[in-house]
Amino acid sequence: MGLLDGRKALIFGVANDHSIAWGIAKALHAEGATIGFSSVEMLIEKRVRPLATSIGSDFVEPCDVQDDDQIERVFQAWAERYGDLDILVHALAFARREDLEGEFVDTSREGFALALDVSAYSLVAITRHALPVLKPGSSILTLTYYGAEKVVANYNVMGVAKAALEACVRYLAADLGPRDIRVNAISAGPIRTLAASGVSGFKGMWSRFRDVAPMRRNVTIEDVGGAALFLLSDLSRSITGEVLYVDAGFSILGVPTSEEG
Ligand code: NAD
Ligand code: 0WE
Repeated sequence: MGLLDGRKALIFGVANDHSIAWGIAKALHAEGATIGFSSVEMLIEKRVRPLATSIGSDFVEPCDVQDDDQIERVFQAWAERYGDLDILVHALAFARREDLEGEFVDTSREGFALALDVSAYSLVAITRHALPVLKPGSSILTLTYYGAEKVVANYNVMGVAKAALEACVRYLAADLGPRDIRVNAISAGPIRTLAASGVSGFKGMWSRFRDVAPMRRNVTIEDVGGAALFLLSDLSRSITGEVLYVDAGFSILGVPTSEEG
């Protein structure tokens, strides 16, 4: 008996086995869910297909979330294959590398539009295209970060995009509540994924996190998977429009200090 026996989930954003989306997929699979994946074309055959196969899934569809036609094709393929959908996971973001260093004031119009399109609007677009197949009782989840609320050095335009994403969660939750469809976000502490690697200063920030966070440890994709399982199952049935922190307590601190001060 699993918490998600008979439930069908579609997960956007697996890049490799370090992805937060993969941590969520493993947690949902362990509770009996049937899972399909959508990722950017380039990653599918080498990275995503083998992971999908390892949990008995062969639904892997390409999609660049900047393209409405590609989003539509994913849901058309889903409808033909499975009919309806219980769980939708949005675990993707993008900004130009040059906009994740230096000063926020230098963000270009194009860089700003790109970051908000991929990282915030895509949740709205995916949700709208999913609506015809989403069942009453279903649940939608996205991933956000503390840089939406407080200034984090170098996070820059992504912080603005995550603030917009969190607002989208609330407006979507209000729209879809009457249909018994929930929308929530998890705000995860820093995790060494592909999207985090190569970001200037990430490594130092990741190791300092462990010294400062109340629980004195870093967050794993399995930690996020557990919280995601809660938000995507009936255990959280009256929770919508929320941001749940999976951050070892970091965000409760007023003045983060380590033993060394
Ligand atoms: P990841 O690199 O494993 O995943 C990011 C995904 O975004 C990749 O699969 C990538 O292909 C996808 N993507 C980028 N542009 C896209 C586009 N145009 N169309 C479709 N897909 C696109 O990294 P991750 O850290 O697992 O990121 C997942 C989510 O978690 C992101 O929203 C990220 O902001 C969020 N998050 C990450 C951390 C962290 O420290 N790693 C912390 C909090 C929140
Ligand atoms: O949301 C993120 C990362 C999102 C991201 C990462 C990249 C790197 C490569 C978006 N776009 C790109 N574009 C690229 O070209 N995180 C929460 C992880 C992260 O990124 C940071 C962080 C943290 C934490 C960037 C600066 C400071 C902290």
